[in-house]
Amino acid sequence: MIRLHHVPLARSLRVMWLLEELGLGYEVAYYSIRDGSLRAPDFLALSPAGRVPVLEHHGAVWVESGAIVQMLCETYSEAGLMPPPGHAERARFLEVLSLSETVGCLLENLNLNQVFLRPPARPSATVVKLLNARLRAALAAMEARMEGDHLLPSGFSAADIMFAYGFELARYYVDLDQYPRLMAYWDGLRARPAYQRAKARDGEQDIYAQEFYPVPEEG
Ligand SMILES: N[C@@H](CCC(=O)N[C@@H](CS)C(=O)NCC(=O)O)C(=O)O
Repeated sequence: MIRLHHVPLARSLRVMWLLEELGLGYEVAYYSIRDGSLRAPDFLALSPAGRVPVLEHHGAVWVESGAIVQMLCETYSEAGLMPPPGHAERARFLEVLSLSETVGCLLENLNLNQVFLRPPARPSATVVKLLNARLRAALAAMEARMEGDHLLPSGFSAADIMFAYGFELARYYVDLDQYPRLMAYWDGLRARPAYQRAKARDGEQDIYAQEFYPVPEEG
């Protein structure tokens, strides 16, 4: 039995997309960041830090999207979505996995400041400005290295799933048109049938209430 514990548009979407690419059957347990369901005792028994994704996979329970993606790619290695140890592209693959969580943490901090803080708390314009600049720098570095249609020269891999998830979310904070190569790359990825199946199961997101969150004015 495979069951994914999922919040729409959260990092668990990475795992959902990969499960679709692998053609695996799976159940989905849905939660919201806003309704306290991630703090319910049954969920905390699976994920003590109260975070998604959680993947129940044939009796084992896994957290951390990067680790789950790596575990699934190893378990279903015949799909060829991860270069194995010793492969020339292995280091780049691992680099993208970590870099994707650098982007993920920047987005998470922007979310905390610009989406989840409740009045009378107010975000620090200076901190938001720094986070936004760091996010743009991370994306610009990827844009500069982008060649071809995928992050690995040999083609589509789970590295694309890990990174493209954050790229999609970055649209809430930065103008993605400044990254034309990444935009073309993203257009190719989102046309994938497995991505479209994942989006069909993703559910209605209740994280963002606006299309775009500009950096607040200082002062
Ligand atoms: N590094 C972890 C981060 C997991 C994480 O923070 N997930 C967010 C959603 S994207 C979450 O569950 N947040 C709930 C909360 O902060 O209460 C991963 O990649 O799985």
